[in-house]
Amino acid sequence: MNDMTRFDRDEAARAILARNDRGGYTVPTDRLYPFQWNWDSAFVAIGFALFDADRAYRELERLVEGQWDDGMIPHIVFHAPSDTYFPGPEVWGTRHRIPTSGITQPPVFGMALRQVHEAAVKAGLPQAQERTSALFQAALRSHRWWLRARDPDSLGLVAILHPWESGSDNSPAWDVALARVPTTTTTTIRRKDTGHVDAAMRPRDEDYQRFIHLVDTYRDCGWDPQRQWAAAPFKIADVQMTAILARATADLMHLAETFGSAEERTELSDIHRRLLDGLARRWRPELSRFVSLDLISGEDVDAPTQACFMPLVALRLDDVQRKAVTAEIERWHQGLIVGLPTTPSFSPAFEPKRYWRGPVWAVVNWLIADGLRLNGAEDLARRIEQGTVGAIERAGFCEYFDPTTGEGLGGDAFSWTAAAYMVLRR
Ligand code: 2M8
Repeated sequence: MNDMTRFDRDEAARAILARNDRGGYTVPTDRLYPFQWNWDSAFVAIGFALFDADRAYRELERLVEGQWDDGMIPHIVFHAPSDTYFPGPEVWGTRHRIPTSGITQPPVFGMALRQVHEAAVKAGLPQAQERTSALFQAALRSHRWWLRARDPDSLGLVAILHPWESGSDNSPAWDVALARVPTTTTTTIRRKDTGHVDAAMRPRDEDYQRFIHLVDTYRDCGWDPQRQWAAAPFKIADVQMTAILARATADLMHLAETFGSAEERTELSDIHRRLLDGLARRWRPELSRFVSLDLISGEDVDAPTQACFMPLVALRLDDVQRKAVTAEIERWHQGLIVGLPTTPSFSPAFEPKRYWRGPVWAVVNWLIADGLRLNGAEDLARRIEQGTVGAIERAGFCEYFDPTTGEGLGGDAFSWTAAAYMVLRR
């Protein structure tokens, strides 16, 4: 894309969203991910909001078609069949009207809703108030689910019960906890991903055995949140998830000024306070980062990954923390062509091409830059954004990038990379 003009590249990004449209929702990329994914769609909606607020609403509305009666918004909605992905709906065995997976993903939804609403109002879109109001209620129900189902002990931190929920599937952050999960499965594993993408860039077979062991375990619990909580062999109070939920809650509080009742406004600010307090307790000054908590061993998750900086999207750091975090992020940048890696190159777990163990993801950089800016680190935020935009311009709209070479990896013509490009290059 190096020889394209800015206008051409913008057109190319829009063309990817059009190509991945399956009728009001966008697949992450053809074949490798042939369904609607939760946080992918939220990022894509923010991209659409830049030029088509109606389509941006549709993306969120179609995701909400998969929302469960208890409020959970699943990580995959299987609107139409496809045999190019494993595990499909028959493995999940959930009983929703439209087939869905049984786990969730980071709730970027609330963040997206605020941006879509603001874009729709600016564009004078008819029905904007009604559409936002309905989606606001869906988001509120999902936030209630998060607190009820995933923070039953009121730690102010929400837990993931499966690495797929984090969105950072094979992150080194899960290595210790995942090693305790058996590799036995009752489901036969028929991986499709390694038929689309080089196996060296994907999670290992052993990871998949453990991922599917967890699916088998929770399916045997009838997808009941309380039974799952009791049976879970993997349970991590995740600072990335909590930070995104806290930030999305702040965005809902903003929308609640127009769309919420007095009780809902109080409820949201209580949730917000609880999450901010929980996150603040996860700061480790000796590491210059935040750490997740393994709820089974009671130990800190001290592997360095991008998740350790995600609290910036929600928290206001004090001066000492801000200096420490920016210095640490600068250190992670050093010697790399594209920052911010999902695992720093000085970590023994660093693998520059293997999925969430090192590569750069445009949407991660988008969130981190946003958090840095909120915390007054404008210059570093800008550099991360420009580095990401530059990587996309050189390598294309790839799923992720090797931070040491800038090479584009994984699936191509990727929806959230196209959305990130449009948002970050402004
Ligand atoms: C990846 O995860 C899916 C499972 O959800 C997979 O590998 O099969 C992750 O990168 C996740 O964050 C992302 O939402 C999904 C679709 O892009 O792919």
